[in-house]
Amino acid sequence: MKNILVTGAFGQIGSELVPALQNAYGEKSVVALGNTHIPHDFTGIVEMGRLPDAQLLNTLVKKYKIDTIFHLVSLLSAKGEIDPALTWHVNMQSLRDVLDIAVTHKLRVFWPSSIAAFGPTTPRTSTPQRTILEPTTMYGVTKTAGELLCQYYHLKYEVDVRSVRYPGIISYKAEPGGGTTDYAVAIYYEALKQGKYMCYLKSDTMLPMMYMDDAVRATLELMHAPDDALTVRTSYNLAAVSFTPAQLTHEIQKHIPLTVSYAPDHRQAIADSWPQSIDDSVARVDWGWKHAYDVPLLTHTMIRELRKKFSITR
Ligand code: AKB
Repeated sequence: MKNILVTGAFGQIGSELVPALQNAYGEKSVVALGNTHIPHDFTGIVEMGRLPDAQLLNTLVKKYKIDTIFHLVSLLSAKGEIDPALTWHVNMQSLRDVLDIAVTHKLRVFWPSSIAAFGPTTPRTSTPQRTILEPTTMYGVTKTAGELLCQYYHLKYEVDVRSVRYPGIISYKAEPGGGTTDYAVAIYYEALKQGKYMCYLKSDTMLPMMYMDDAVRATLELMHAPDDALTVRTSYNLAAVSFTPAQLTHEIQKHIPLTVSYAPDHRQAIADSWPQSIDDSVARVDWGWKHAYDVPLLTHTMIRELRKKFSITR
């Protein structure tokens, strides 16, 4: 990877993947493509634009002699249900554009899938790598279709496209937007600001989650893995921890006072359609994946970093 383009560069994952790539490859090697939320303290190459836009992608690939694209643009599960047609258009057309450009310019591609690729007919615990994929959200439909599209471009055109099925990601830099797992970030903000939180999922809703540093490291480790080690060209299961809102509340209460009430909304049905835990043993065997953050460590880190971010001393 010499010249890298990151789409969706200022979203939840991009905000932390871009600095990690800049650290590894140098600021001049990373082009951050976004349309909103550009932090005032961002340093590096920024391009503005809204995907899908094949022409823009082509121009940027040529202008910066790009060899690798991290294509992070996506409408997420809850927001995706507001306008399913737009979700299909943004998620699928932009992926096709990236893959077509990868064929033309022989680019490597990273594209994130999600636990949303699974559905209510998938085994819910220790969900295997190869299993039933019948998602019931449009976001999930685009993840399942996208995984197959990636595999197709790999088989037919030899595109080196790699992917992981991210669980819910917990981070403090950029807030997530439009997901179902977002409660597990919002609860820290509200705990520190107000000491209380109204949760939109039931207290016993178990979902797979991961701390951002693990997610970024997994992404880079997969991209660094030797080609012949990879046995999955749809998307790798990736896991770290699983917990319920009640269990997370209990862990946060060890640090700060927090009262949580529960008012499940439309996101409950989405959460209920997803697995509770993931078997990621194929990733662990193929490219040595191992998570580092458990629930106590990620909670300690979130509270410490959010205290700094908002200058909270208590
Ligand atoms: C969401 O909740 O939609 C995302 C995801 C699990 O892909 N965080």
